[in-house]
Amino acid sequence: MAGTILVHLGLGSNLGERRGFLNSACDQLCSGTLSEFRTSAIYESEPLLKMPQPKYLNMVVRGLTQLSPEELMKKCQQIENNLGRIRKERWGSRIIDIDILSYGDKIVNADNLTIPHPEIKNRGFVLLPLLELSPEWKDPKFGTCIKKLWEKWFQSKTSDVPIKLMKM
Ligand code: A4P
Ligand code: MG
Repeated sequence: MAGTILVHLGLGSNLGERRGFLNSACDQLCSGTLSEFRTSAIYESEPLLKMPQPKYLNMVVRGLTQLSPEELMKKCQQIENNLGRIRKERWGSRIIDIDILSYGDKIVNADNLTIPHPEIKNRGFVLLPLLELSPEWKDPKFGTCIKKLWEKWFQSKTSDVPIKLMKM
């Protein structure tokens, strides 16, 4: 039935008015793309692999969509472009990045789209807000629950635990 696919998106920003970019992305997502929209808190963390970049703000959002996975990705990229994202190198600094973390229980392995996002388990800045927002979430591919994934990351963590910032 239309409008009943629950999706989770990971948002990140490490340039400029980081909080403002996250808020604008949320505004655009909840006006037309996602219904029953909810967000985690915002977390701050070091760049992956300690790359020489500014710190990131990250959050996870959830909502129901009527779009297909491909349409949702296009919409996310459109929002990134609306906000003025310029793509330079992969993993480079960015004003906004929107990744599809999960799309219901669907598994997608296309050239330009992988769902669930393959890096969830390796990223504290995704795991922690996802655990906060949807503690019932399970990886649809391996069936592992988010609490287990977080505990596993925490035990062997390769970077500092993301810091939860106050909600605005
Ligand atoms: N793509 C494939 N699967 C997906 C998916 N599930 N969701 C493709 C979204 N996109 C997906 O993305 C590159 C291509 O990935 C897209 O064309 C799409 O077809 P991009 O946004 O253009 O480029 P990118 O963001 O540089 O690559 P990517 O792989 O999204 O980078 P990441 O994995 O997001 O890493 N450190 C901290 N602390 N916090 C961060 O948020 N982010 C990155 C970027 C590095 N370090 C970070 C953080
Ligand atoms: Mg991306």
